[in-house]
Amino acid sequence: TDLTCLFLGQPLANPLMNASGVCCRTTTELDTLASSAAAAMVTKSCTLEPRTGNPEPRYSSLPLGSINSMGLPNEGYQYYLDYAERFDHERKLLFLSISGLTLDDNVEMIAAIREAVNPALLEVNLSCPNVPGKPQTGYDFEAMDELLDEVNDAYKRPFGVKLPPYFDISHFDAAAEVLNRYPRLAFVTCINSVGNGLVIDPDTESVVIKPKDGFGGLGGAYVLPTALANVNAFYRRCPDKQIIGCGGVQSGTEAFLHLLAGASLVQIGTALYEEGPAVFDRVLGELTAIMASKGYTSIDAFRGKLKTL
Ligand code: RRO
Repeated sequence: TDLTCLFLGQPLANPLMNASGVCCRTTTELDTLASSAAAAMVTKSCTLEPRTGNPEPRYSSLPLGSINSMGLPNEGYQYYLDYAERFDHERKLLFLSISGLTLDDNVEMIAAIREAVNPALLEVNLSCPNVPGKPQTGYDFEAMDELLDEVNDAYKRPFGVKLPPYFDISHFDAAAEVLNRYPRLAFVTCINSVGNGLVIDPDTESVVIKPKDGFGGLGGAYVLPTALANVNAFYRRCPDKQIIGCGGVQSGTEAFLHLLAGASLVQIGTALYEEGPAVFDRVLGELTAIMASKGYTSIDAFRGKLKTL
């Protein structure tokens, strides 16, 4: 069974990577990912200056997934750019995620990344749900268009975006129409956490995380159908872009479903947080077994070939 795949023309040993935010804030965590079975990895979304993020507790593990309101804790973009400059890019495909607090911050980070000798693949996070007072750019199509226009001009290389989940066909259409205006926008990562859920513990009669009165982004099994819908919606609407699937992957089965829906790469967030980097070995083994049982010898044999009724 052959798990190799192509991403923006680069051959990769397999389609797995971490979801941004999990196990990728410090160089220690990033080195752990670099030593894992994942063929690609992405850094924690960064800002111009380092941030400590929201008050704790700000992550809670739940039977069906997770809720988080980390609030963009990160070491500042220069830290991740330095990591990328030192990184052995032959070893794995490295993505650098940025999430500027303003459009100007994004443009300033992009200008620096553009000048780097060993730049990673740029992913612009349009969907952090957890910074108080800062709406998700991906839910404001005019702001998204303006930002992409600036990034496109400033970067001049292929880049990608991390999108929030959409829940209406008209929003899939509108978002895809904006994305398709930018040919250098080469990949789209769907989805970020389902923003502003509220988990309540019936025993304590309390919320389970501290920031924003308990409101936070949902991940894990809760979000799988929403993630698959977004992957497939953008796969259908953006034929010239590659899709990275994220949301609800905890075994080979969900990885298989993301690929079937059209994802080129598949990210693991909550399950990586809970299980550590061994999750990649397990999911790769399970995916291999599923493919073998179906007689698929390559990912291309089924990727994007979701059947409808
Ligand atoms: O740091 C966070 O709170 C966070 C970010 Br930037 C994001 O994009 N998605 C998320 O679930 N949490």
